[in-house]
Amino acid sequence: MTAPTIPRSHPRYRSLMVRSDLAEKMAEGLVVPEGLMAHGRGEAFDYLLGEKTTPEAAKAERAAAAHLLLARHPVLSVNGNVAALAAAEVASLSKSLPRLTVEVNLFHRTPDRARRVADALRQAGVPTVLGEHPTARLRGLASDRAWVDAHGILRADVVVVPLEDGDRAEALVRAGKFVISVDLNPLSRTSQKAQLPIVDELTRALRHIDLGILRMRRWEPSRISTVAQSVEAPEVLSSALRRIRVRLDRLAAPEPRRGSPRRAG
Ligand code: PTJ
Repeated sequence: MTAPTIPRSHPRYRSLMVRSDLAEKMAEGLVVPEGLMAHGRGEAFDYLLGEKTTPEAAKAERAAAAHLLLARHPVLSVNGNVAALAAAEVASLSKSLPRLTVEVNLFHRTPDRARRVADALRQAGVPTVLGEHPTARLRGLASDRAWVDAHGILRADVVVVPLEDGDRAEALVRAGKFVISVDLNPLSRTSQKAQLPIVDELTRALRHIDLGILRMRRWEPSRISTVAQSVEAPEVLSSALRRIRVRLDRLAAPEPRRGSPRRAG
């Protein structure tokens, strides 16, 4: 099947290109069909949030950068969608923070998919990728997401889990990890369970975290710690929901009739 030509002038050019790329990567076996559904859900929330990083998400991304800088064993967990959408951003982040371990973790795990995800990351420039041949299991999880590397997620103190499912986020918290999620849905169980939920689109979030790391990496730990402590999870989630509500209220307000006085605000 050949991909359709998408004119650059199309108002949704970027979104259509991303979809076409994901569809191709599904045909190659990197992304699972369920990943396309997950992407559609993410897009819907991005629409509701205005398709840009909100000030609250930017603050959470700065805090995430601070947590990663302070962590002893920071790990970034990568699934099929993350590798397909953001391999370059993952590579850039691992360059900015060489201590960051990148680990493949799949819900729909097969040895072939684990290898494809690891290959995509290596091709993008990630020097070392764990999780292809997992060596341990996370307690209290029945799914294949429980498979982890003993030198990666199992010993991590801080774990970034983009596009995660709620069960594993919960299991990671139970295992004593500090969990940073990236999920456009503020209502998802993952966002609700993470100690630091980032409600933003994946590539935007990873770029902002990267910039935060570059900006703060020579700071005193106490100053970095102040940034890390500056964000409360419940406030991140309620501010995202308030933003959606205010935006919808504004958009749903009836157009003023010609000749009628304009509404204030
Ligand atoms: O590659 P695998 O086998 O590990 O499977 C990956 C998927 C994504 C299929 C699996 O983790 C899954 O089913 O995820 P969920 O439970 O659908 O959750 C994905 C969440 O990510 C949803 O809440 C979406 O709103 C959100 N999401 C999707 N795309 C983006 C996103 N959030 C931020 N940026 C995106 N680009």
